[in-house]
Amino acid sequence: MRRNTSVFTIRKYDFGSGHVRFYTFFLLTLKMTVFAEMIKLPSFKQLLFIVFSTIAAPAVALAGTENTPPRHHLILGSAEISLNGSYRLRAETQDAYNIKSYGTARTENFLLSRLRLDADVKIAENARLRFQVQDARIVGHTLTDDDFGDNNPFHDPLDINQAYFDWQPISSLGLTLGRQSISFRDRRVFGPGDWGNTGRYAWNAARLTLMHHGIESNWIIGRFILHDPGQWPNRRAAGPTAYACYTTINYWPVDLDLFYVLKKDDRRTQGETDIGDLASHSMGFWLNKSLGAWDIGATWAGQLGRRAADDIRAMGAVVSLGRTFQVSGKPYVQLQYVTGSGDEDPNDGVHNTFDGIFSGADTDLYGWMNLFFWKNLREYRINMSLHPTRAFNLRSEYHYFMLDAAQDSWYFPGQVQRQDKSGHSGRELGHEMDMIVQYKAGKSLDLRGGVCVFFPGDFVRNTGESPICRWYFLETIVTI
Ligand SMILES: [Ca+2]
Ligand SMILES: [Ca+2]
Ligand SMILES: [Ca+2]
Repeated sequence: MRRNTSVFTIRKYDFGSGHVRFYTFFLLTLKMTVFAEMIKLPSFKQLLFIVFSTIAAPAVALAGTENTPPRHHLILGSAEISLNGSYRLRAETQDAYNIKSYGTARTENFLLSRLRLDADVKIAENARLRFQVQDARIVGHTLTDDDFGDNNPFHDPLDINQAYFDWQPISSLGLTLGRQSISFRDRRVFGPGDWGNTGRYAWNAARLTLMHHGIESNWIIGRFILHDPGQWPNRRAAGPTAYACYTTINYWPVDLDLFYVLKKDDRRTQGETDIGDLASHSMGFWLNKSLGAWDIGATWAGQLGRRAADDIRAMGAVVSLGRTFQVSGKPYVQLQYVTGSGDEDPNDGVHNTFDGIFSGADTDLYGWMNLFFWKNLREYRINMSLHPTRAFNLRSEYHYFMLDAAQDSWYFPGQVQRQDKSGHSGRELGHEMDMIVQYKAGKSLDLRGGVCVFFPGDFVRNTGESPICRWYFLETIVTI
């Protein structure tokens, strides 16, 4: 088995040296253990190891944080100011892939840091200003700023991530203007993508909210911003522009949301045969219902419009069925199916590739390893979670990924990976297994770690290099 056994190297890093030492130790131990076992499938031993490592971690990390209050208030004239923030450190080992490519034939060891400081200024009973600055850094990765252009997923030093005015002139009407985060429900229509170090989506937007008898309707126009390390403050993207209405109805026995999103871009989008404007209309619903120990959920989105000279006809859907067992640890099991349509004919003037709207891909969405996105995809999955104590959450997932159309591409959240236009390489992308442990070590300290493996299927094997990929991470979040 090809393996890079190099020790996780830390280059110049200005803060958190205790954490850095701890992560170095953790990753080295984790790698040694996993390699020694030559584990092909996640095993009970592996699970035990993660649990043990995470139990040991709080004693190291808790020192000096246990008495930190989570939020700080001060009064300045007539304004009431709330200050808080978070500092997140995450060490990752990615074997045989990275954020841009599958089959890299190398192991990436890197450390991500993200500091966020928030100020909420209440200037009147019904009006406030909200600011968030963010400092996102990375050390140890072989990809550099030059590999990402003007939107960097890892690196964007101290910049303004949110700055907006929030006003509620009457109880049924709200207005939010400025740089803001937008996210609803299952994060598949608008997701913040907060797992990414710089955060995928922050918006320069205007948002009007109407509230009436359990119905909340959000009317949005805006563009997301680019996390550019060479730019201060960050600019909004040159496109696309989003026009959206997202309505939440907490009125009937079932929770129901209805949405419409227009994605408009005049930057010359590539169609099947020519280049032109994009106007994509996504409309659909999200619903959720609990029935005793059971819960069901669904998301559906239809997509119509024009993409250069092509008609858009695409569809995305998610259905899930879950059950909580009323025994010790409250085990929860969920079956889920996710699909985003693909295009079977690249020359018929009809674009059938679903485009994922503004879905985040963070954490559990489309697998933890982020090898897939809501685009030409079929995902069959089983999620299991367990709460051995109130502070512990163990989660394991199995995913079976397929292309929806064999002739269309395999899509990462960011870019296209491979395509066989003949369709002769099959649909099977592969299997992903994820094991995640979360531990709330104190009021101000959260820990999360994971071991994930991807086994390639026929399509991947038939189209080039097809290594097994592994991913390990350990994350600490300190709230201040
Ligand atoms: Ca910047
Ligand atoms: Ca087509
Ligand atoms: Ca994901």
